[in-house]
Amino acid sequence: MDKFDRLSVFISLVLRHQPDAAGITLDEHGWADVEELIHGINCTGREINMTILEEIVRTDNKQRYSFNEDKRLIRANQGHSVLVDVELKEQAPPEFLYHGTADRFLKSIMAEGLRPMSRLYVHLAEDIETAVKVGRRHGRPVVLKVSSARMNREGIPFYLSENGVWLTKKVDAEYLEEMNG
Ligand code: HQG
Repeated sequence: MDKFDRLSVFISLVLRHQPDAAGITLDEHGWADVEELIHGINCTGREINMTILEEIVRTDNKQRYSFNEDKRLIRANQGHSVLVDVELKEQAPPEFLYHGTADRFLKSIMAEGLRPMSRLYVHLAEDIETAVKVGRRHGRPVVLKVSSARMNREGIPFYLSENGVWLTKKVDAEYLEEMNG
């Protein structure tokens, strides 16, 4: 990991899970004050300024962060564990979505469905390849195919984050199918 990657990991911790870590707070929509964030990060001994922050936001491989229009505020687009409302857009999902997980979680998932665990939502991907990558973060990857359109027809809302991640509160086991190979 280079210096920017390490900073990005820290920013995602602060903006999604632990604003305290930089001595800041988020508003109800998940926004942090950019000046406070920069100051807070510098106070932890890390070095950042507006130019570096803009570069991190611009080049982030998953486009995890957004500025507001005048760039005085910044927030993570999804992935939070702290209770914020990032004004997600409800949207009808494609026929199927995919969730990557590790094989050791399968038994529990097939018994009780997908739960958001420490986050606010279950995260789903539009393509299998992305799901495999997400699963690999936890161990030997397994991909679950989610009957998202059917869930939606049955009244369960789906949201699409600014950076293209599909979110829903939970997925009952009846909508899940383990993919082979
Ligand atoms: C599993 C990354 C047992 C679930 C990624 C997952 C994603 C269960 C783990 C985003 C379960 C939670 C989120 C149940 C769910 N029993 N295990 N009933 N229900 N699980 O990290 O989806 O790089 O909170 O399968 O790309 O892995 O951070 O969620 O394995 O988009 O931007 O519990 O994080 O994005 O793990 O990843 P996580 P996730 P970033």
